[in-house]
Amino acid sequence: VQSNYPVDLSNCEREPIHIPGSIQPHGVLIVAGLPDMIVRYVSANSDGLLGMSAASILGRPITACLGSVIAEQIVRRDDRGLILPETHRFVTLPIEDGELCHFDIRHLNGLLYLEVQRVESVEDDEKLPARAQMVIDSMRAACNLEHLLKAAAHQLRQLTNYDRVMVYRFNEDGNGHVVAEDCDAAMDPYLDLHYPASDIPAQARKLYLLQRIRVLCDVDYVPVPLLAHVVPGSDPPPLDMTFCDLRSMSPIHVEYLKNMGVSATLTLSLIVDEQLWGLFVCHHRDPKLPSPALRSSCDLLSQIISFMLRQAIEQDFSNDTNRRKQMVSHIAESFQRHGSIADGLAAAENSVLELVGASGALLCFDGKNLCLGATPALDDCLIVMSELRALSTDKHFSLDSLAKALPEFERLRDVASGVLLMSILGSPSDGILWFRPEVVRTVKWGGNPEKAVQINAQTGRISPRKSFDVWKRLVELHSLPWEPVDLEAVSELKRALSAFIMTQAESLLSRSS
Ligand code: BLA
Repeated sequence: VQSNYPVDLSNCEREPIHIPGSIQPHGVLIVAGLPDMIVRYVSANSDGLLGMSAASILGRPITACLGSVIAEQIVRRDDRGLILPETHRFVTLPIEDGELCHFDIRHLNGLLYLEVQRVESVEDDEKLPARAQMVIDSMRAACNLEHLLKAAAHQLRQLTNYDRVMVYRFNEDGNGHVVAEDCDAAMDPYLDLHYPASDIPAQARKLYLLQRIRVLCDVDYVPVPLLAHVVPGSDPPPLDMTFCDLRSMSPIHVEYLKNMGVSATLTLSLIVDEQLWGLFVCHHRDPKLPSPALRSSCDLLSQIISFMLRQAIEQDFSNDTNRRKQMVSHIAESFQRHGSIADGLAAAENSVLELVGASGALLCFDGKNLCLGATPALDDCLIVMSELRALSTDKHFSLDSLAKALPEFERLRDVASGVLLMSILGSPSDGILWFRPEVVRTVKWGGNPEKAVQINAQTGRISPRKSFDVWKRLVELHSLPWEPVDLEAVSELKRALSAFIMTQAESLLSRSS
């Protein structure tokens, strides 16, 4: 039942990673039909652990292939018929030769999945609850989202002992950004690097919403094929392994890890409001097999952390809103101090730019035109402003790519890839035009071009360099996107402007009366 889907760089979002037709070799997978409990699929390595060849297991009742104690745990029959345990459970029991094994039992879509794995050592497992508690405590003590993620990465590394633990955050387009990291001092940090959405294709992100934890024990593993019970006249369908811990990983992804110098990974999903917000990605330079108990602790933690994240994200949002409100107050005070909008804005230069995260701005007030920060030449600024006004009469108008809307301005991409215009109703010559540079100038690439890995023309090996090219093509001529919070900040500033104009008008009136 090997899917044998030909994968290459052009079609990786179509690779059916949930039906790989093989498993990783550190365990055995047996799948039986329900309610007959006849084994329909088994991995070719059953002999090593269960002492029975795959051929001798296929087509037989699953209970007959396991010791009676184990069989009892998996499924029971009484006078009324079949009794299934909960939909998902795990037990640790000795098998025939006395060796401890971990049994992961799940029934799903009319099938009973059993994954068996040898338990190497239980020594460290006893410390797990206390260590997991430390992860939570350190996150509780964090004062904002950034600190919380940093604390989580650090503590998760203490818990799991991987060489590197990263928090990888997705943006709306599926592109990613390493927002926190804890790693061995001898490793190159990936903190703050950006990667294109294609590095973790859509079907993988969808699967990670369902299965919160993935383990890859050794990039050099030889996949163990899954064999199916063939009944004459019907073809066994490929087995859905979405929820299997032993699922074989995409060969393209394995290649990617090899190019990164990684031998083993553990990955946890961070799900906020039913969306895949990000991942914890743990890397190890040597092969590594986490114990089943560690895996369960991590799975639990990823759910608790996801909850804590939601609160921290809300808090961060309200902190950001407050910070922007303070900047507007600062600008409003500056109007008062200088008795004019143009002078007040110019004197509060930093706040005017930071308010919307811009690198430069054109100010047009009281018949004066003034450039702040990094902008095109004044004449160009004025042409852009009038072209934008011709394009839209909205009170604010923003473009992430000026050159896509008005190709003649491609020449300004260095400083003016993104523009945000605030117009003043009734004063057509007044307004502020903010500029953002092209994103390639402001973010750090995951595929550092200086560290390019040679691409093998035959295998089409993916390298960081390849990622870099994809990303660059995607973001060319774009600035970082203007967010709703940026537009909200502009509205806030406009309210302050109106209030100042009102007080000026009132004082003029009171003087003349
Ligand atoms: C999966 N790619 C992934 C995963 C990560 C990355 C974290 C999830 C693996 C898991 O959950 O176990 C990418 N890893 C990264 C990045 C960093 C990192 C960006 O450490 C940054 C530091 N990948 C490609 C290309 C293709 C591709 C070009 O780069 C397709 C042609 C495919 N990546 C790909 C596939 C998966 C994947 C198919 C799913 C793997 C699986 O679950 O089977």
